[in-house]
Amino acid sequence: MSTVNSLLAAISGEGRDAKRGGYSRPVYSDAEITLREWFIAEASVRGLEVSTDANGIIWAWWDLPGSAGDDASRKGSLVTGSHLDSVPGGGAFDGPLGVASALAAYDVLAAREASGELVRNRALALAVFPEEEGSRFGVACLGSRLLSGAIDPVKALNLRDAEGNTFADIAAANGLDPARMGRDEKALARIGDFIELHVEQGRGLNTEQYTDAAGRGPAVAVGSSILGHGRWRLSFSGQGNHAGTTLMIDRADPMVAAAQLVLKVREIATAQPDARATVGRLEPVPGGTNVIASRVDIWLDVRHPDDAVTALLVEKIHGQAQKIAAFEGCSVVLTEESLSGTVHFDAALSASLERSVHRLVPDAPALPTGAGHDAGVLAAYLPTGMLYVRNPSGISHSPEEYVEDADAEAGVLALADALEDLL
Ligand code: HGY
Ligand code: MN
Ligand code: MN
Repeated sequence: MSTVNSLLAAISGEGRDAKRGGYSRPVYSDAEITLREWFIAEASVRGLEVSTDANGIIWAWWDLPGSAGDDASRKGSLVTGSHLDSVPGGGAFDGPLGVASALAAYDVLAAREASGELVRNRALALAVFPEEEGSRFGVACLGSRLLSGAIDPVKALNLRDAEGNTFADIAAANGLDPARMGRDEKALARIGDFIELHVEQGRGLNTEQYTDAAGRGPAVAVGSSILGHGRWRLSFSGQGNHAGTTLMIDRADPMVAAAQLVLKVREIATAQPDARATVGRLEPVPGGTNVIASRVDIWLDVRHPDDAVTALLVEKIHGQAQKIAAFEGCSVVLTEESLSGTVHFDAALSASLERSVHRLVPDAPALPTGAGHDAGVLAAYLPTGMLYVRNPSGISHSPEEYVEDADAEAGVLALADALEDLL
């Protein structure tokens, strides 16, 4: 029986990024496709019935014994899973830990059913959602947004990656039919509850209130809420020109405007308790060393527990951007790319998760998170819950993201117990 650590070890070479470190596994890249094929093989070898739906979500079904495996018997099933795509230079666990843990938890539950210890009342499906990070097409949780209808499929299909490929073209190149993408009532009806296990992103499990004398926090936490968050693009335009023949006085340099705005973003967010605002991506056009840029695009990620405050922060930042652009003889355009309100997970489901997890990890706390997830998007349509597995440094979206083997194993048993109580 594979443990979660041996499952993860099997894919640890896929999509390594020599330049950034860590992994770059954009959706439908060779690396992410290899990981999709890995999941399909691991699920198939376990006798699960595997299929990929019109939105590119992979479903691996463990039907009830003797069941026809049709829609009727799968209505209101229990689903667990996560994603396999990564951010650029991401860690080994963000996404794959949830997928590998789902496979390992299935192994535990199948053994319990074989021994008669577990008698299920409903089917279980393992699911893999595409483009959770939004790293290629710019919108986070694109697969679960399409499934639920949270995004207009026309908008989704016209999203473009850095090379100018549309999502429609890339999806079609991977065997999907763009015309069939969008809200999938039948697939939604099959999900009674969705549980996502994920590496903890942040230091919640390692803060003083949870750590023992040796500084060790509990292996697992239950998710309570997800911070509202959005993504905006700010496009500064100026006068592209020659770096050597253009006097400083004669410049309208969008790079200088963008640089000032980045500092303003930190100032505005720092002044607002609990706010987080980040500019992690800046793209000059044309981007030559001896060229004054004609345009500089920057991407803004703003998060806060109160959605109205998020909106206010973006308004302040936009106002500052306009002032700075005018002063620099430039112009600026703000475009919203995605927005998710703060999510509070289903109370009854989270209470069930806490009861189950406490059997193994009595001091497992309920934690809010600042990281978005497919479980957050689906929470608006059906009961969802999350489990987080301890990450000693809390660092994520970085090659330094890490989970100790023992904590990963504990996460699998906690997930198996949680799923058993819901099956
Ligand atoms: O950006 C996020 O919070 C998530 O990791 N996609
Ligand atoms: Mn992530
Ligand atoms: Mn993730």
